[in-house]
Amino acid sequence: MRHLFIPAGLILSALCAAPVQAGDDFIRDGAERVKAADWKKMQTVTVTMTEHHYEPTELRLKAGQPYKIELKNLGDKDHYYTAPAFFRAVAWRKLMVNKQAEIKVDYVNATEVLKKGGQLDLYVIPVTPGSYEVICTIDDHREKGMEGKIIIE
Ligand SMILES: [Cu+2]
Repeated sequence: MRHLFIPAGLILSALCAAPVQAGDDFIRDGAERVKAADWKKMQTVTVTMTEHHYEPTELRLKAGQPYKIELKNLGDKDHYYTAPAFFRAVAWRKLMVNKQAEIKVDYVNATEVLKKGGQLDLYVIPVTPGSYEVICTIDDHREKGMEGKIIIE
């Protein structure tokens, strides 16, 4: 049987040429939304991560309301909070790492919070209403229960 050889560059260009699907895009006017928002009205929502669970499992957020979403890993293992569609449905102000560093971005794909007290704060304004999945992509954590839902209403 002849071996089928596909050059890596071809696969890469095929991926890059893939059409942008609804939901793949990010909030392009995020900076304007962040600037216009009243951050004194920011609400804080805390999600704790342990083996193998997010608490709460479901978040309900209001479109247009500024939030700080605190992700706290109180477990003995590292955990991901991976929600690429949700992360593209919000306007990003910043991410803050353990009150030691801030990162300004248009969007992210995944976040990992390190074990035994790691904390990552997401400063966002939900924009696109919908129901979004969040999972931990490490080993079998999802199968053991690390999945949840984020609803923007
Ligand atoms: Cu995990």
